[in-house]
Amino acid sequence: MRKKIVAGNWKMNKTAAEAFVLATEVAQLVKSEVPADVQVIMATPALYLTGVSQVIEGIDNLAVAAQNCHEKASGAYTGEISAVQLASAAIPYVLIGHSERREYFAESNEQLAAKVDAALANGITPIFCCGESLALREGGEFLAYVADQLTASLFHLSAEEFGKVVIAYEPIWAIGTGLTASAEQAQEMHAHLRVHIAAKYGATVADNCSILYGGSCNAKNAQEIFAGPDVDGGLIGGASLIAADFITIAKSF
Ligand code: 3PY
Repeated sequence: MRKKIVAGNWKMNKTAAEAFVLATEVAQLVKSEVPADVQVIMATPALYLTGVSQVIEGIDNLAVAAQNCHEKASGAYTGEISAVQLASAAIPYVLIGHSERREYFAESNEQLAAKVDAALANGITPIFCCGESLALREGGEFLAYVADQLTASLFHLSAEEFGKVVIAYEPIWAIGTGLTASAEQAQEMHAHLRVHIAAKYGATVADNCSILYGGSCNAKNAQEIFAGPDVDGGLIGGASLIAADFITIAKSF
């Protein structure tokens, strides 16, 4: 059985004091309201990872994620944080390849493959983000394009390594726009990716892979989107900044 996961991507939001309040509220609500079989994750700004880890300590189904890592272990890369460093601070998850990183920081498929390798080599679960632009969707080539993103950055992994990766499908046209893929559009892509994974790694690996939907997923639409048989949860943007909304989403299976 694959894991149900709801991960909040805080992006570059919240002051230190606000982060503490949000993490505390989420921790309380996860403890009292979220079923134990739903893994909840908060991808906080790097600055808050260790502080938030302390706030949520002891809650089995709540964890933190970094929003990025560098592919090299150490060195003269001012401003960067390596997977080695994240692991040394016991950070269990890392987002890799969010479309904002691909677009604003020019992260290529090859670089993302190296980041995935670095995360796995340090025992960190990569949440690998993929998704198409509006132009690609309208051009009709979106299914192949997103499958190719997986091929390019993940398909060098062994089946055992791939089995540790979580996928997050986030259509770029639905990020921060208020537009959401319909439940049918999300399911169509997730099913396509699962078939693509099965063709490379076999049905068992594909069946066990959690594929999350992201892109303006919120407390109102999560239940309908998560009902898709190949949708295993969500990567949540703005709605993860409000504890009550985030928890409503985590209870939407
Ligand atoms: C969004 O929903 O806006 C996201 O980018 C989540 O990562």
